Amino acid sequence: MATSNDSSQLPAYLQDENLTEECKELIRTLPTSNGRDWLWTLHLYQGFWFTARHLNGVLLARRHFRAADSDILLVAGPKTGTTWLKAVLFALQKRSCYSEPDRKSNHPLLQKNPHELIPYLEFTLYLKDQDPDLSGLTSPRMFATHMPLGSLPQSVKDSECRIVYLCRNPKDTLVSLWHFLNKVTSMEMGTYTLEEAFDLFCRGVSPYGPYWDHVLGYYKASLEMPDKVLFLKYEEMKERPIEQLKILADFSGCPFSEDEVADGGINDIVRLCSFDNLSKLEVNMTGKFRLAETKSFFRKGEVGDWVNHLTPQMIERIDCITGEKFHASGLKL
Ligand code: PAP
Repeated sequence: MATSNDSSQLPAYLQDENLTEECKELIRTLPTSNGRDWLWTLHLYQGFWFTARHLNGVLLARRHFRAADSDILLVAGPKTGTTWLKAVLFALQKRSCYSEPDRKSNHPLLQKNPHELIPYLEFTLYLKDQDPDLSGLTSPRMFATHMPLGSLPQSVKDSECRIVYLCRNPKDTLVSLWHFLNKVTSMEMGTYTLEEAFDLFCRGVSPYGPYWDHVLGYYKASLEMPDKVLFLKYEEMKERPIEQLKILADFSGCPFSEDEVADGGINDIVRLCSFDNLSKLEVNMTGKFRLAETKSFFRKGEVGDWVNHLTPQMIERIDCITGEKFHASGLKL
């Protein structure tokens, strides 16, 4: 990684006053990645790599978040389409409020970035706070997380809370992650070459990685508990959005009526949440969400952009890992 400033400092977690003592103590016991991979040092916790701040949020959420039976939790690895899924789920759940022509122009998705409408547990709500105010959330409450299955708060597992998992082809996920982190970090930390990012990703050292293990955990859970975990693919959402939205609506307890189908209600939601529509809205072109400019959550939104970035050798290596990791499960991405 090419850095623009010297990194000979104390470990970041020791400088970060926002981390709890529990998190600092835990990190001291964990394997740590070399240098500042992916900008931040990563720590291996229960088989997955986390930044210190994200781990702090995960620990707080695990300790304090109480899932309700009616909650819906969106889960996805970084850069696999969470922003899109948040928009879609929000639009599905709230559609009765905004179906009348005079209300359509007031739709929250036209005024707010999807990340503001469905909060992340560990980045937003429990990043530093043990007791975030959840009183403004109406039922069903909707939350998002990048946490691997094994890290989820126990109450998510014990309750009837439903989980919607979105995955994406590993090559597109890696390319998206590389672009995103370079955008977020280039000013202060320098940039990563694709080769560096690729090698880390393939070795499983990426935020919330190994990516393949993240996907497999939820895939298996969706087979074992189909009423609890819905497993969606980015590529299928792109290819057959209406079918996938119906599946999501059924699973999340708000199925489409025959009238809605006939009136084109599903098409309206597909259009509203499309990349073309969301990426051109003023609210998604300006401002920031956490460290990132809001517009950086909307890059290309395409399937197969990896062909423009990866060499034949890279493709062979990553396809081989995907084949080996997914072979026994039969999962194809
Ligand atoms: P996050 O993990 O930081 O929340 P996330 O939303 O999961 O990011 O992923 C961003 C990817 O979803 C981007 O992919 P790309 O880099 O390959 O372009 C982004 O463009 C894509 N994306 C965002 N909104 C949509 C949408 N409405 N439809 C399809 N893809 C989208």
